Amino acid sequence: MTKAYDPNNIFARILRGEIPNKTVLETAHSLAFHDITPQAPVHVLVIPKGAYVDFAEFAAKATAEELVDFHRACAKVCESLGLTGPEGYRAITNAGTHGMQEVPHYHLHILGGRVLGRLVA
Ligand code: D5M
Repeated sequence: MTKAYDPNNIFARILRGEIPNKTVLETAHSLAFHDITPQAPVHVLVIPKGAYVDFAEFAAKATAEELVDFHRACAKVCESLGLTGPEGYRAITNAGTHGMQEVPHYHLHILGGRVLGRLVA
């Protein structure tokens, strides 16, 4: 079971404007910003504005409008940062302790700009 949402997690504080961020895109239901510790030349996080802990909770509970808004925001980020060519990118999410999720507010990492290597555990 997904754990309870912590309203004081870092991304909730970013959404409230309490912590600055380098915004790439903001939509009605989503925010995209540069990761503070980039793992690749392009490393952007896309988050829903709603209080969802992880992917499974977002996918299960978000409204259709939120789901469409989030995924279209991800697509716009990929397009605007030049990732939609043949070199591509990686979109990945971590959940829970096994997934080594650090921030308990759902986020999709979008990484690109270099060969990322095989995805291994
Ligand atoms: O990844 C959480 C990610 O969040 C990790 O790559 C660092 C990033 N992070 C943490 N604090 C900030 C701030 N303040 N701005 C931007 N990025 C941040 P996870 O999948 O939870 O392990």
